[in-house]
Amino acid sequence: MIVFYDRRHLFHLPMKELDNGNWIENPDRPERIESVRSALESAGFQIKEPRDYHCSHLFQVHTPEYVEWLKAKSNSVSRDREYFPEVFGYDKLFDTGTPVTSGCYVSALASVSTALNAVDSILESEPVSYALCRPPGHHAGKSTGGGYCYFNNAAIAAKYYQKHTRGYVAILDLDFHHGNGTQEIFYYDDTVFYVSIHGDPKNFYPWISGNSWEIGSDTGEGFNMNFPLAGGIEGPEYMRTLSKALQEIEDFSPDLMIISLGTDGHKDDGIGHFNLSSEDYSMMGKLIGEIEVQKLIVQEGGYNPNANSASVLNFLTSIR
Ligand code: OKS
Ligand code: ZN
Repeated sequence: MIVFYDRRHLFHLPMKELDNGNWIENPDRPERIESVRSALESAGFQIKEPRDYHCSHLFQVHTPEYVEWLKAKSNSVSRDREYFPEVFGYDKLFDTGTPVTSGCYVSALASVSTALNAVDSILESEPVSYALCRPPGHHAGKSTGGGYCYFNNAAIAAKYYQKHTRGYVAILDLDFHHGNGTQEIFYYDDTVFYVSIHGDPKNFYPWISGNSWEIGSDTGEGFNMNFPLAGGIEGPEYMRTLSKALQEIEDFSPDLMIISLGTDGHKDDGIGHFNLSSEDYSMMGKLIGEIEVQKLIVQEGGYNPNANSASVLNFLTSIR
């Protein structure tokens, strides 16, 4: 397995988040990724810095208006400040947890490059590759950022793969939160099957999507599947749901499986609300590894550096 990591994630340093009326420290700290890098290094994984990919790859998923807005805003913010939306709809962010920082455009494009270089390794017939992306991507829609996400790394990777192969892609989203951005991008698409297991949006962020009745539309009907779960669930219930999700993916018979791997379902994570253990992530990797298909793993959330590094290490050493 090759691990891709770009140090330019360190340019993105969000300071705060307006959470339910309170200014809190922004949970998307660089340490959550640095802990994974050092754990993987110690375990002997080969880590590569990606090459740069041109920003035009973003337009396979995102609108030029959104990309240009984010780039201009990011370049105009001074380094000791950050920008929060003032007028939603004009400003292209959908929540108050995701400021525009001076580094976010460069970091988010480097995060996309991390995923794209991992796709290239798969096109060169690597069986499994891991992109240690930050910022994450699964909440970013065609023309919106939010949930700490600016560009949708997994979605751009899927489009890039299809540009080269015309293959079918399944995206399995294991982050605690529903990937509303990924769902939106492929909702009318029958060549990309989006499957997500997450905290029920009745009670958890992102509130607006992730219900079981969201099944895709038009040509895409039947190619979107959500498994909302109650807060507090433990390994056994999670694995039962994962097995169902994997059966659906096997029936779809993809050429590539992309795993949006967030570890914020870990019991020690401060943001997610499942009760999964580090060992549960080994079991998840093992179950997913039973499907015979090339796999691209893309990092999403996971805010406790220790829980994130232990879970990712367990997942990667169990998958094949
Ligand atoms: C409300 C909390 C925002 C949570 C964002 C969740 C980000 C995440 N202010 N997505 O997968 O981990
Ligand atoms: Zn999450």
